[in-house]
Amino acid sequence: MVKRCSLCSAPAITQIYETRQYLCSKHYSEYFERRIIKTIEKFKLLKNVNRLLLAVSGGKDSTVLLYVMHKLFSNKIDLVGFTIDLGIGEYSKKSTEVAIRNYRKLGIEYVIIDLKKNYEFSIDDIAQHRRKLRRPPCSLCGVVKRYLMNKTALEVNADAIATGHNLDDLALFIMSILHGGKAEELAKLTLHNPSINGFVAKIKPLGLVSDKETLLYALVNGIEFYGEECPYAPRSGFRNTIIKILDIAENDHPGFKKHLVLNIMRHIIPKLPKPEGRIMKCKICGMPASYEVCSFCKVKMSITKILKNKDKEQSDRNSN
Ligand code: Q46
Ligand code: ZN
Ligand code: ZN
Repeated sequence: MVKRCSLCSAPAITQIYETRQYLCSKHYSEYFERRIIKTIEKFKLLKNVNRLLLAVSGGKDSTVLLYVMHKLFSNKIDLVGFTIDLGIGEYSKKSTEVAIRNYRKLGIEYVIIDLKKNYEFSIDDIAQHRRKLRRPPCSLCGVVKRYLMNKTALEVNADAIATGHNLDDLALFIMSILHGGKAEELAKLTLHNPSINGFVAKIKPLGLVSDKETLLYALVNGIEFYGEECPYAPRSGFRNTIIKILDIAENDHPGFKKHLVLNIMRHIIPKLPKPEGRIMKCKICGMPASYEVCSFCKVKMSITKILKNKDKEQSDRNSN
């Protein structure tokens, strides 16, 4: 038998575990948006924010973030979309195209950075030379994204940067930290990183909604997103095992991930020492840094040196 929405009797598309209500697409969208508003209010995510940079990859989470923030807040704060073309073959090309289509559809101001054109290296270059760089592509890609997000936020005078991290990302972060035994690193788990030492504040408005809920919102609202996974995303190993464990726990005990995240935030993090940040300016690019040379400039120097040597070897071979 078709289940009916508990609020309007239209066909239901889902059931909410907390209230046991069945909801149709319209009432589900309203419920999802209310959850975002509640998170923003409870954690004061938009306090003193007049201009917000939205980090959009073109994927599901950041695109839903873009649509929800536009729908709920574009009449109160300036929104600026921000996308990096990381130079990961077709994946970057297509996801950037989707992001641009969405910006245009919503009529939102946006900034696109092409990593290869602007900085002479791409994440494909990094992946190709991962052995020499001695770090996996995702770790260096993270350095690049964090740096460019902060730099762009400063350039466009944004008061904060919103990212599309969701509940599943936060639960995975907790489990990975606990497994590694570095409990003090849990202090980094927050929906609101205040502005500090030249780093623009960062917020996670989707931090208490799950992957599945976000996907459902995208589908019922006909939001276009790029659904392919990055070719460098870890497909096996420890991370995926934790994801499976968390999904089993959530299935058996709906609300498990939310309670895990909120309990850690409420009861563990306040007892941990606050992470210390050093105030420095990178002597190469002048951006805020924790050391004399920032992580981004270090990555850029290493990869450009490798690429130059490769070009030289190639031209030596050609001339012989
Ligand atoms: S884009 Fe970059 Fe991700 Fe691709 S290389 Fe890894 S971190 S997986 S979200
Ligand atoms: Zn309804
Ligand atoms: Zn630098």
